Amino acid sequence: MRLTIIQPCMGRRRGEPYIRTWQMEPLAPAVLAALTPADVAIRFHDDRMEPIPYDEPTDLVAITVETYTARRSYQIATEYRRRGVPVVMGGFHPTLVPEEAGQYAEAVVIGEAEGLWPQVIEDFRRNRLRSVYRSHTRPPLSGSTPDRSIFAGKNYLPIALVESGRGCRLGCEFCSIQTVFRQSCTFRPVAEVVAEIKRLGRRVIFFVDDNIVADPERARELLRALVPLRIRWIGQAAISAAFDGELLQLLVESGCQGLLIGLESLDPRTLERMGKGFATGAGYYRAALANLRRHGIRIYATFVLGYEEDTVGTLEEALAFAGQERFYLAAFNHITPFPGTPLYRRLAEEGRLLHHRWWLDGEYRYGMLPFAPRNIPPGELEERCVAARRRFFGLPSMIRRSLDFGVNSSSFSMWLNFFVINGLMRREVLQRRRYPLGDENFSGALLRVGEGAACGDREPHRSGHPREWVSE
Ligand code: B12
Ligand code: SF4
Repeated sequence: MRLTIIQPCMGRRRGEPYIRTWQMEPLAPAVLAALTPADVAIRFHDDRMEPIPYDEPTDLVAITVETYTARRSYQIATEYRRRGVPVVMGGFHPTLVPEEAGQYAEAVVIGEAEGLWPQVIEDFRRNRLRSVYRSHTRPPLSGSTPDRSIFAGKNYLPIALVESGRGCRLGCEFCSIQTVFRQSCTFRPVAEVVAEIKRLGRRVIFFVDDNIVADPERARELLRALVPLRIRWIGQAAISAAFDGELLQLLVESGCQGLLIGLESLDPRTLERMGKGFATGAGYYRAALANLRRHGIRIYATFVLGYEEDTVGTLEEALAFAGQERFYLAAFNHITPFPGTPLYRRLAEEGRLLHHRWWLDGEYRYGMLPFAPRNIPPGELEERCVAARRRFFGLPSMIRRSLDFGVNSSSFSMWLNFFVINGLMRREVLQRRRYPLGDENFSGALLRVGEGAACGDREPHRSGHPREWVSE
């Protein structure tokens, strides 16, 4: 049997390369490859960096789908399904809106692949593929390591993504993570994470865990185990970690170079409404950031704009705060109502969604507000978010922040790094603006299940050669 795994891009502008900072090794396809029985031949295509060879013979296509990549995923599925090849979709978006994804795929996997994927393959081989596969409980994350052999020959950014745990126990109103994982966390055994890093042999690691300090005890265990590896790593964490002295010390000793922290807002009313009431605003943040600074940890701070109390002043305040705190990187995004989240439901009930299924709407572009904020016209907030990014990544701000020798530029090479990374982000501020969702070159309508070529009723090809691709 031959399986093709696809990582879609968000969209494509005619004649333009894809956004470079998003071209990292994608873990979901590597996890799927690892869970696939050894006698299945696998091809992997990354739509962000190469054209997809739709005519290459294959028996089954698996696409990993996020909300921003949904439209593009349905286009890709249409191409394969026009050729009679059945498609399976999984990932965040199909888990949030399975009934929608099910219109464009023969099968939808709701939830995590561990525990379900081998069954999908088995059912396909027996010609009894079901339209929906759902995991009712969270599977353990032990015993499987992503199969990165599928990345061979691709020009990814030089950073290895590693997952040590999945999910978050907090419940922010706007967040897909809490909706998908139902406010729970699962962790891989620390020994398996360490073994994977050793095998990888890479010096720079990005832990993709949503909150690497979600369970402080387990975080300590992981960090202690990382110390002897002498790696440099970045990750994502809740700011509460900054008040745990032992954890901070272990972060430094284990090689933590920087943390992405969702500050979201400086307004306590907004933080309360979001479900982040534990952070009580600018004063709380300043104290926490001072602790992180003392330990030399660089910060990528993210802010979201457009909440109920937000005004133009809120954005200006966030921008000024980011400058004063000399963040290594910062993001100023409008809040996004992802399907299935409490925020989406609330805005829909209040009649404030401007584009209902904005991720499928041909008029909608990255950066546009899909809802009406209370105090700022949507177009103005979009422009102001872009302007804030341009100012933050503008030369005067970059120079000022680079002169932070205690943290951002602790050595000459880190000073150069600062300019490379900030320069990349600066270049992309305008490139990202109004980026299309879906490929502008795609023509025709999206093919729905039951329309056009019949899929899934063909006998799967059996090569008999483990992992070997036999052309027809
Ligand atoms: C690392 C990361 C990135 C990296 C990209 C890494 C890469 N792939 O190249 C960077 C920093 C570039 C990035 C960018 C963005 N990201 Co991001 N990212 C993540 C993060 C933290 C980890 C992803 C990961 O590797 N997970 C580990 C893998 C193994 O898990 P998984 O993808 O969920 O896959 C499992 C299941 O979902 C399922 N599955 C997945 N696909 C498939 C397919 C099939 C067929 C099957 C059966 C199962 C299946 O099985 C897997 C194993 O169980 C996630 C959060 C998260 N917890 O996943 C956010 C996340 C995916 N990102 C998100 C967003 C919004 C973005 C941006 C839009 C942010 C922005 N405004 O700029 C961009 C968009 C980039 C794009 N899509 O092109 C959202 C998506 C929400 C949604 N509803 O879709 C997430 C969930 C974060 C969040 N807080 O909500 N991101
Ligand atoms: S802390 Fe982060 S990952 Fe957790 S629910 Fe809030 S936004 Fe989502």
